[in-house]
Amino acid sequence: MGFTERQEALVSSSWETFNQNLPFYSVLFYTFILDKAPAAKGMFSFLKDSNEVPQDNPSVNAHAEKVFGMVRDAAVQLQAKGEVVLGDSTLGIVHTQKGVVGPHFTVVKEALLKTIKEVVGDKWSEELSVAWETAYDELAVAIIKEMS
Ligand code: HEM
Ligand code: ISQ
Repeated sequence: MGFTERQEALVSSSWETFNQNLPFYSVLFYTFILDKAPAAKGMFSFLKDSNEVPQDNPSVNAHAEKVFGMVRDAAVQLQAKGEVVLGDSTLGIVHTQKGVVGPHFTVVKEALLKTIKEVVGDKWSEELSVAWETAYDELAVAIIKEMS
């Protein structure tokens, strides 16, 4: 069975909740990433000069918004046509140049799922988590393909 309307709706509604409190959740997202991969800090131009994840920083928020928005868009694409096509052909090059490697994608995925768990609170379910995971995995594969 492909990506269902129900899965797409689960991703979209929690993505909206994420966006409603973007400054809070984006800091949480980076914090989860840096807990697992402290060295990743030096990769991000807007993180490398501070000890903590900067609060109320437009770049921090905008980048997190972009990543979550792209996963949500991947869910919409999967439901509509069964595949994810990257809109931005520079993504492979950007990540290669920043020194991103395969295992980083697992770190970001776990941080994304933990963030969503906080976003939805007691509305969390295995089904919701699998929907986000599936959309993220398909998007990651599309980016990794462009990196090689
Ligand atoms: C840059 C998306 C995975 C590290 C970017 C940009 C986008 C993006 C859209 C360009 C941002 C801009 O300047 O407009 C994604 C998505 C991912 C993903 C959708 C997963 C599905 C990763 C992973 C890492 C990573 C796994 C490694 C920890 C970076 C870095 C930059 C970047 C270091 C440059 C940031 C800067 O400007 O300093 N990513 N990314 N990304 N990404 Fe990712
Ligand atoms: C990956 N790529 C670009 C921006 C990001 C922001 C936060 C976490 C991961 C990211």
